[in-house]
Amino acid sequence: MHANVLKMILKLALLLLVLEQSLCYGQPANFNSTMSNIRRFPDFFMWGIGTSAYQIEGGWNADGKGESIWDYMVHKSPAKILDNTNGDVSTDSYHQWQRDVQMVKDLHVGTYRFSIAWTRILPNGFIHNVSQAGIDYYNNLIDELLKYNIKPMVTIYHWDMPQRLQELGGWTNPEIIPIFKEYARLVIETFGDRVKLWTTLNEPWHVCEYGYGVDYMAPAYNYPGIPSYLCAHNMLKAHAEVVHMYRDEYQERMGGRIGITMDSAWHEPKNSDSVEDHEASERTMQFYLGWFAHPIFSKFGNYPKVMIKRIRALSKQQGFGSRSRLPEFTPEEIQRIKGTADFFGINHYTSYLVTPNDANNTGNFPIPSWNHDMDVINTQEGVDWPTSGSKWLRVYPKGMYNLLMWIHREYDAPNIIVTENGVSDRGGLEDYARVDYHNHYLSAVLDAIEDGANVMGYIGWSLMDSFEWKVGYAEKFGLYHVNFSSPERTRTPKISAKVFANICKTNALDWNYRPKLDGTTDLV
Ligand code: GBH
Repeated sequence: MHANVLKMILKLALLLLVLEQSLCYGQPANFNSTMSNIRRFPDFFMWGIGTSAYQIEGGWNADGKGESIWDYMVHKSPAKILDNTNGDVSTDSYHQWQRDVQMVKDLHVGTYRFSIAWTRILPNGFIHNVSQAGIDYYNNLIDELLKYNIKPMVTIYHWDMPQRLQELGGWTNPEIIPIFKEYARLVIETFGDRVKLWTTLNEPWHVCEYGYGVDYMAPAYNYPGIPSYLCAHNMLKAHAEVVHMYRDEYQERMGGRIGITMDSAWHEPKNSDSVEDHEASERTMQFYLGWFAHPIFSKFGNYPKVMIKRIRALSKQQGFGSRSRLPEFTPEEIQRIKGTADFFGINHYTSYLVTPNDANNTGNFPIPSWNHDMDVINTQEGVDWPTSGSKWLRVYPKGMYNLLMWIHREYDAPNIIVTENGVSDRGGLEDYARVDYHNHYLSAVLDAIEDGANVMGYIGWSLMDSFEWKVGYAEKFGLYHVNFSSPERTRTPKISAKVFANICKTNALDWNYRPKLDGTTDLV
């Protein structure tokens, strides 16, 4: 047999093994699977629950932790956060991690997805100064998870760039590539004996467009049309270098899998009869998700053609000459980035209706900007999709199905892991709207699986209420409620925790399962 074919079979077998080990440890439920109110997931399906470091850890300067761009931004400009709060203490997982693991265990998930705070282990971002306290924190957390047979899935970067590196340009400076690689090497060498699922980067779109293009996420550059493309270029290269490093130096010995997590809404044509709206929808998918996914997952590599073409033409028109604002990959770089993921991690929450922007730039996009380059109007105006307290997160389960099928077709049936999916509300333990959200979105996942999409797992967002970035503590995503005025940050399961635990335990959806609050903390 050809060596490459053998290699591929080996890789597939390994992936199945890792996923199989990450299964819920609950017993299959005793039910009649032909009953219409119950839908089963494939036996190998992986269940998880997720968090990220800045959102939950607190201890922002504990034991020598360095300052990240989020620490810097929330301290310098508290008004950038809706309720003027910050993640200084948050859920205090820096001290409450044992309780966190108990909660993860009670949910019957096989996998816990969390991120490592770069500045907790490298206070300045550089490799010369390693914080033992930071290493200890994650060692303890990982060991505690493994005690209960819960597999850690580690995000290496979830938005918290060391401030000192931001002062050098952060992701817009190509020097970040070797610096990020050194940080990733330390993390992999230190934890890779026990961590078998890695994602390099969380939601690079948010990092680049919301961090550099507009004034939204840290570092809030508000500099449209140029730096977000540099950011993406460097992030893609940095991701690829880390994956090659893992594959060349560690994977054989450690036997884990490594990928990337991107995010995308589903961008539905506003008028389903309109050819223009269909084109706008497709263009949005390419500009939003394809920007990062195409170089890694398409068999052609490189950025989507529609991006290359449009941004080159507009750049020329705008006086940038023959150098497009979208940087070009060399043929070697295209090859180097292509195929650098063992799975396709996707975060998904909501959907939009899409229609082209008009010649008068009614969308009012700055010129140049990513939005103007794409030139569509994304809206939720006029939809009857419900919401439970968020101004952006409207519930449209079909969007999950459409997105998964789009990925399936566009990138030749990759192994997909839904690395985040969940809904926010304004609080309360009787969160039946969240129960409905998960049931409906998981049902859409099952529809996609039935239609051929290779969805290998689902990681709910989020373990508990936490610092929700720009909206502070106003919006809650947790399956566990957190009392932010108690010193121990007491955590209490919501109804959704009970339902999610039941789903994971039985590996199935049961529409009839609607437990009540009964005062006990036992989930199932
Ligand atoms: C994910 O990103 C993050 O990975 C995670 O950390 C976060 O907690 C989770 O989602 C929930 O937000 O219309 O201007 O209000 C998704 C980031 C950020 C996307 C807020 C929508 C609101 C846009 N989300 N954003 S706006």
